[in-house]
Amino acid sequence: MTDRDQLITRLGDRDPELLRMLDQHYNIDVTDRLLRVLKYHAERFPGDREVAVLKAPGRVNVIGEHLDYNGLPVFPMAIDYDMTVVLSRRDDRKVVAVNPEFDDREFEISAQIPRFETGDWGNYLKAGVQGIVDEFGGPEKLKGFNGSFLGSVPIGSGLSSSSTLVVASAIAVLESSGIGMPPLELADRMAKAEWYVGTQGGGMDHAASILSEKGKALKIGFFPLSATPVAIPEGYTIVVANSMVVSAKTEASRIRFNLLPAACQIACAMMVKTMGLENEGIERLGDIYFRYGRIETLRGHEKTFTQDRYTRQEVADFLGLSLEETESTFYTARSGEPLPVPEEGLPIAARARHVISEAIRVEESVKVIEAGDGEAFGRRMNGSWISCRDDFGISHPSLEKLVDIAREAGSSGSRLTGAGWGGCTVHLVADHKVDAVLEALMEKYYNGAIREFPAAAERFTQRPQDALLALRPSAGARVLF
Ligand code: NG1
Repeated sequence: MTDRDQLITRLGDRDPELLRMLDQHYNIDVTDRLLRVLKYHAERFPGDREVAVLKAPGRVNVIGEHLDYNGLPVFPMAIDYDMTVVLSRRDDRKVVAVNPEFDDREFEISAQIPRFETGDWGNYLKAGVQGIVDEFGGPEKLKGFNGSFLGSVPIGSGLSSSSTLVVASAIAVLESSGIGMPPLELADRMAKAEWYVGTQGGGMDHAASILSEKGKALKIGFFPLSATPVAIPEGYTIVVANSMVVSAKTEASRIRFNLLPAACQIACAMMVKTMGLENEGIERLGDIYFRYGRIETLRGHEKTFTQDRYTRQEVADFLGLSLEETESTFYTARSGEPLPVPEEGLPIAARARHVISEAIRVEESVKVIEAGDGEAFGRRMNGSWISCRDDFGISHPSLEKLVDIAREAGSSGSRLTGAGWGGCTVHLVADHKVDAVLEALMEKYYNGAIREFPAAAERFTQRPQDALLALRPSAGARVLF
């Protein structure tokens, strides 16, 4: 905890010692951002003189899409856009959260924190806090806080703004309670914590947000969670271009998202059956891949799938289960809500093909990066794009435009990043081509093609600063002061 007013003065004076310290965590100047949230906290909680300040960064996934919940490695990096929080301790178990962009939220820390309405920003706060309650087996050791939250990650852009809230509120409650937690354990806990809001994603976002090191991307493995820093190839910049088409995980899109893990689970069960692995404790496609290797996994895929789509009845018949058993095992979200499956079934074969080929690309990416071959890495990114688009079905016409424009202007590798259907694209660009790529994207997409997507065009007019980002890897979540 630190003295709020002294911190405001030192930041306002651009105290060199403070700037040096911030330099260890960011690639950009964040003093204005910190001053804004500190002053806001002072305004909203004038009596709270002792504060802590923390950051929980967003992430861009460079390669390895929709692999985390399949137990396969991903390759993201934390970014300088984050959730910045100023908090002050409370003696009770109440959380009072304010945010200049959303309505205030208040709740009690209890064993089972009841949810706000679906889609409410406060649910992400509750998710993080509930995760910590679960970690400690109850609320007894925990103290509430007054927290001012200020996010700089563009919302619904696939840069993980939701997880920054979950991670930030978890760290805030740990800080207010005077409890430390090893980062790897925290990251593991947070992956499950976000299920509270009804999505069934994996642990990539939280791990990237919590475990990243400045200047390095992170190869993250799951079950058990592991993180290995890997540098982005020398001489290349990561450019992120936001389609400005929002890919929010609410209502319909939450279901659309949850059908992807469901399809992967079904693919896994079907492959287990054909490969005769029923007694091997296989839970995810990743288990097959790691235990039997890529060749056997590809063979298993080929042998299993004789058609692309499988209806519910076909899945039940294949697995020798009743329709009811199939429903409860595969077509029910963790929240208990049924997943509506289209009549014609799900393209199970293509979904699994993406997962397996993407896992191979991630493995190869780390190798070619270590060998210093940026162009070879770019080719893996291009392959990932095609697979995400054609086999995983998560593209959007706006993303196709961005990828085409960037590739034409000289990007070495371009793909969508995050859940998909909108949000951002990520590009590996040789340093000397960055200006050309940025210019082409600005001229041909933001000043041109974006008009085909009126809501996106409108969003761009309002928040042009969220559109094009040239990024370097940021440090992971931490209490700064
Ligand atoms: P975003 O881009 O934040 O919606 C989602 C999942 C990730 C991962 C990616 C796809 C959550 C919180 N995040 O990310 O775990 O599965 O999609 O790679 O569900």
